[in-house]
Amino acid sequence: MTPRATKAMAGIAAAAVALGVVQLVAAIVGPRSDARTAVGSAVIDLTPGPVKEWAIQTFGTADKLVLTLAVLVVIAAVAAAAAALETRRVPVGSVAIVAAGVAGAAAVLSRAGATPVDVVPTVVGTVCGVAVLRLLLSGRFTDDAPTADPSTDRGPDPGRRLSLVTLGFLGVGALTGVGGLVLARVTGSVSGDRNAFALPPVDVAAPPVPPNVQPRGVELPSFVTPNTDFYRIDTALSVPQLSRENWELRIHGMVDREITYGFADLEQFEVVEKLVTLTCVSNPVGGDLVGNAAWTGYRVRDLLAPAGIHPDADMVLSMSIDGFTAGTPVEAFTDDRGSMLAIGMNGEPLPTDHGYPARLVVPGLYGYVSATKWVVDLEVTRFDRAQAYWTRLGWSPRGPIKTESRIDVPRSGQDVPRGPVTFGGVAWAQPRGVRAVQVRVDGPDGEGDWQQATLGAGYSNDTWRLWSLAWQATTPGPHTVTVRATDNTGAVQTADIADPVPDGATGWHSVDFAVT
Ligand SMILES: Nc1nc2c(c(=O)[nH]1)N[C@H]1C(S)=C(S)[C@@H](COP(=O)(O)O)O[C@H]1N2
Ligand SMILES: [Mo]
Repeated sequence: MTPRATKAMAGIAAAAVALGVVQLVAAIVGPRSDARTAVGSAVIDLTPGPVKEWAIQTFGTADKLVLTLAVLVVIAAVAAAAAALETRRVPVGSVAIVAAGVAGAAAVLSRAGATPVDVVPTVVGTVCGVAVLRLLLSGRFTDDAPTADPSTDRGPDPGRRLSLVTLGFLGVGALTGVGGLVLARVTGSVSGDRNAFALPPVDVAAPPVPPNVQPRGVELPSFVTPNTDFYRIDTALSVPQLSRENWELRIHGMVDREITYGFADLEQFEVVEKLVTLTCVSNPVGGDLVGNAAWTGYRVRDLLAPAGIHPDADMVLSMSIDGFTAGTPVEAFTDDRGSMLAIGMNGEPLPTDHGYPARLVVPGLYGYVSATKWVVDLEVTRFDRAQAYWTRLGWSPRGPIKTESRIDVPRSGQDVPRGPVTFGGVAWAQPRGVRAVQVRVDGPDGEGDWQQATLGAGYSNDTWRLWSLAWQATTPGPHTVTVRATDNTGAVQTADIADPVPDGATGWHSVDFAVT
């Protein structure tokens, strides 16, 4: 290896040790001291809205993994470049590590509730990183002593020992990092609290789901989305670990009386169960950021009633433990739609990713204006006084769900053998409900006319509806299938193409396939 490359490798090893040590010490000091989460959250906060939107649409639920990998690649590249330039007189690499440490410490201190102790892991990691870099570049491991027999130039590679030590430090970085993550998981996780929680008995049960909600003869998503398949969208780089004991819901703002509920205080309210299809405003036409679950919990209306909402209030700003906010019209919480503080999802305590121990579920509104997970605060206010997370980034303050439909079968590019075939998909228009779904194969200039799809039984206007269509595949070659839904007001889903920003995508979903 050239000296430059050797130095670059030393830089990467030093950065790995720094990051690993931060992670390990942070596992001991506590979640607020985790510089990785702090820096990642700062990156998310500083990323412009359109870029965030692009990331959600491109990577969906994997967006955080992609962010983490991208940040690691950038760190490795910067560390390598800086270390390659390090000399005894101008310690570029060491300065870069210290600068990264200062930035990390600043990110940690900028988080809500951080104390000076929380920068300890970052400081320790930075010191270790610099020490490793200086050690590797000190020349101590460069075996440049002349070989015993100068006539053989096949002696040990002078850089070999250094490479091995460098690799060793890379390993130390990986081990401390993974060890720290595992340790933090074990000590900080609420999974024990969640496992020990038995949902209270339901007072007002949801009507049972009849089997005929699910069309036959075609493999479609299940009408009720299993928790493990449910899409996840949020800004939380590390999932908040909030136990029932530490949970509180504060209601304040334009109210007669401020109220704070502990988890046990919720027992005074009726336990209700309701199926609601949750939809993300960022879902592109044909996308899968939509899911249907049976939620168990309490009516937000019941929780708000004792507070006495002022008549001139028109918004409830809900906030999560990690600072996400959503602005929901007051009437969405007080009218008859049955908005919930949910504590259960499909018969289990809320999964941690989906808001344990409590979240909001509001029929008919996109998640960004309503579905706050890990919710701890409801401020009764006005749309002309307060702005929520996504509204500040340019999204619409109000987010009613638009009528949409999706083709799940056939998949794009699928080969369909000649003969009878059944297509299918889902359609949603909460809270209006879906009355009809129409499907067109080829057209408008091909032979295709709109055909009525067969609908799965309608469960409620707050849930999606599955559809199927039997079709004869006769003409070999490429074809296109298009779908559109009609809601219960009689309005047909618009063909106008709209971007998800600022208030949800529109347009018809089409899929290209081939008959073979
Ligand atoms: N705390 C918190 N709650 C949140 C969000 C968030 O970023 N943070 N995102 C919202 C958005 S945009 C959507 S679409 C839904 C998604 O809920 P899910 O992840 O349970 O599917 O959560 C909402 N609640
Ligand atoms: Mo969303």
